[in-house]
Amino acid sequence: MVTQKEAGKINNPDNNLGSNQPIKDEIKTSSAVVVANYGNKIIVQDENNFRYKCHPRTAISQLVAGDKVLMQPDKSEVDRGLRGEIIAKLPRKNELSRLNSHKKLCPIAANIDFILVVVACVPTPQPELIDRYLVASETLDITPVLVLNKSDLLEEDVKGKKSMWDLLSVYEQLDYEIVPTSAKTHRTRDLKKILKGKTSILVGQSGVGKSSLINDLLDREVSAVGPISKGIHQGTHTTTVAQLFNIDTNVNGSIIDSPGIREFDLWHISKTEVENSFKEFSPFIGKCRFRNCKHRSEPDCAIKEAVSKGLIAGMRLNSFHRITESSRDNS
Ligand SMILES: Nc1nc2c(ncn2[C@@H]2O[C@H](COP(=O)(O)OP(=O)(O)OP(=O)(O)O)[C@@H](O)[C@H]2O)c(=O)[nH]1
Ligand SMILES: [Mg+2]
Ligand SMILES: [Zn+2]
Repeated sequence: MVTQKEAGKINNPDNNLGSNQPIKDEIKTSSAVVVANYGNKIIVQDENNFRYKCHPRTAISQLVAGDKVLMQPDKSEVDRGLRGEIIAKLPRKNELSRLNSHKKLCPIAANIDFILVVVACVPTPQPELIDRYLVASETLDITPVLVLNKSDLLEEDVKGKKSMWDLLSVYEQLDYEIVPTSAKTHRTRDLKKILKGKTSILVGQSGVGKSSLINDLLDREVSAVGPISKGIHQGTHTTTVAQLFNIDTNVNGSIIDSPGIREFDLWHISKTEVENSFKEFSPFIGKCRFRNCKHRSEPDCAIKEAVSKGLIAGMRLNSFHRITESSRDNS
């Protein structure tokens, strides 16, 4: 517990303590974490795992799952612990953001240790989307992990298993960790090891089973699960808001479910940053004949040469082209 006076002492411009708000020493404040922001209400969880429906002081904006805050339970409700006021937002260690349709960067979640990129055989994996998440992780310096969910569907499917591992081996060779799971057959032991004591976020296409994994980890239905559409074998965008869940005392970690997406726009990331995020490119950067080489059809391109020698996967160079094509450097 922190008194409001102490909260005010935290030297942080982002504290956003409402300027005209009275400071009352006698009212205790609690540290809490934002579970979800539903627009008109924000759910937070205090250190004793009690949840409160809160409104923030007017100066506090953009709260997202994983944000650390100071909150004050409503005095009238204190016994029931239902409602409260968020009086300060603490500094973020990092934030994962998405561009909205107006190219405005909107945070999805904050204070993340691992980005868990979930893939499955259904819906069909999109390597470019995986690469986009990896670029975002590398630029934020957050460790990404590839989670291969629905591994139960591959057990009898030799061809499907081979094509999935042909894809994943590209990432394995780049030293990204790959964790097979199945929400259906409760195969989550290896995932739990990663979650231990950390805050992780599940990201990926709609329908890969992010919410199903959460339900399995918590052993109860906490997050809605949707069907895969019959015709096009895609998810049906069931989760609409990022939400944080605590995993049991053995794991003692937090996991954030997030809405599945079709596209992950990286317009705001420069070509150089993208290039640096493709870590296997690094021995060849600066070795092309032209300084501004786009690694397409230019002569003496070190990156293309590395692809022809099998040192860089062609699939990765394709993603690089697609990502840089739609970068702000080209607009
Ligand atoms: N066979 C199998 N099916 C699974 C598994 N995990 C999830 N599913 C199914 O996949 C479908 C989509 O699951 P969700 O958990 O809603 O997927 P999601 O990634 O949360 O989707 P969005 O919220 O739309 O982003 C459901 O029909 C689940 O039953 C799994 O491990 N094995
Ligand atoms: Mg979901
Ligand atoms: Zn080049």
